[in-house]
Amino acid sequence: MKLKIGITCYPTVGGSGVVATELGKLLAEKGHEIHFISSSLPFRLNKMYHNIYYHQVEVNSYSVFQYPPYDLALASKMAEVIKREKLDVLHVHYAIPHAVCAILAKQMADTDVKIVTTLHGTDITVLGYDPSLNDLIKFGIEKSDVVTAVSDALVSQTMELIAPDKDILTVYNFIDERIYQKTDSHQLRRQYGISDSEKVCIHVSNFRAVKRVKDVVHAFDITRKRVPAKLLLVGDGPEMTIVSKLVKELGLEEHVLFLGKQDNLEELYSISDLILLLSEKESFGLVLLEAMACGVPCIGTNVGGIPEVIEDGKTGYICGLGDIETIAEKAVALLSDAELHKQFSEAAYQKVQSDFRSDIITAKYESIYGKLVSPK
Ligand code: GMT
Repeated sequence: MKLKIGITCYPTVGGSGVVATELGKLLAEKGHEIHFISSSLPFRLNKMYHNIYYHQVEVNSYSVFQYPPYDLALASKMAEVIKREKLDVLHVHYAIPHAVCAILAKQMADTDVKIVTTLHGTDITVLGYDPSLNDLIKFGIEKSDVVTAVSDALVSQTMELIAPDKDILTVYNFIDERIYQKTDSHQLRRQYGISDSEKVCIHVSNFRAVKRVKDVVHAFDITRKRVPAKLLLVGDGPEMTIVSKLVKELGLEEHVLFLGKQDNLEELYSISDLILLLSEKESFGLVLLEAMACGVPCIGTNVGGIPEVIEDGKTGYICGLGDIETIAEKAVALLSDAELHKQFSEAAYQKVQSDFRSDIITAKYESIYGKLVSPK
């Protein structure tokens, strides 16, 4: 059954925007009609698809409003698109504000459009602690037709914090394997001044405090004293100043490369030997999947959904939050043993193929939509 599906995400936020956009593209490739409803064109929507439409939410800032009414503008646009395009399903990413906007839009449009909400973590972990928003998140979840979360850990956390009267299904994230695969980018090593004897560690994030990038630098500092290595720091965000200060204090300027925000990450993963994601909150950790698809073993913290992505002792290692010594020890073990590294690299690649393949995950979402819209 070919469906008309609306998708709303924060187009620039990070993993959630990437997943929503990739899902829209893959659904369009399967013949569904996709309507993105968001404040700007979702990034990575970088080629023409005849069956993907984009409806921009315009937020006017009249002087009478102290705050521009983004949520209301979004709900109005959603209602307009639901009605005009006769949407079957509206799939929103984030409970607030997007699920709440979708519920309002459905009432305005007065149709039987089905609302699917995917939780990505940030709204639950951050806002779930704010009692004034707790009931609103609960409302958004309970009034959605189906709610999914990107890991079992996030399902449990949502149940604990929000206690909605609603089942939440785990649907894991995925990546486009056509993009994330090992490519020949070895010239980058020379261009970045990485010698043949050096290993490459990589960290990719939005440098928010929860990502604990300082732990990455401390762990790398110990590691490189035992194995010659360089650290690629990719991304930018609020912690950047503190992190660059730390790199200077530890005398690591020659060994740490600040690459800022980058596209074509597969080229960077393809020259990397290890990815480090040492977050204190992480409902999934999409960058781990991207790196694994390029054959890069991982070290992550025992936090949120990370242990559902990294198989400890097989595709990487799971370490305690802030346990810098153990993290460095595991990094040294992986970087100094070529045979072990090869095993982990292959297992990481295989894990993406077996558990996180885009066709498997897209089919799960299609089945959710299909069950909702097919006549009982
Ligand atoms: O991690 C962020 O700061 C961005 C955030 C987002 O909304 O994109 O990421 C969340 O969603 C991603 C996609 O599902 C997950 O891979 C991230 O783990 C999750 N971030 C957190 O839970 C902190």
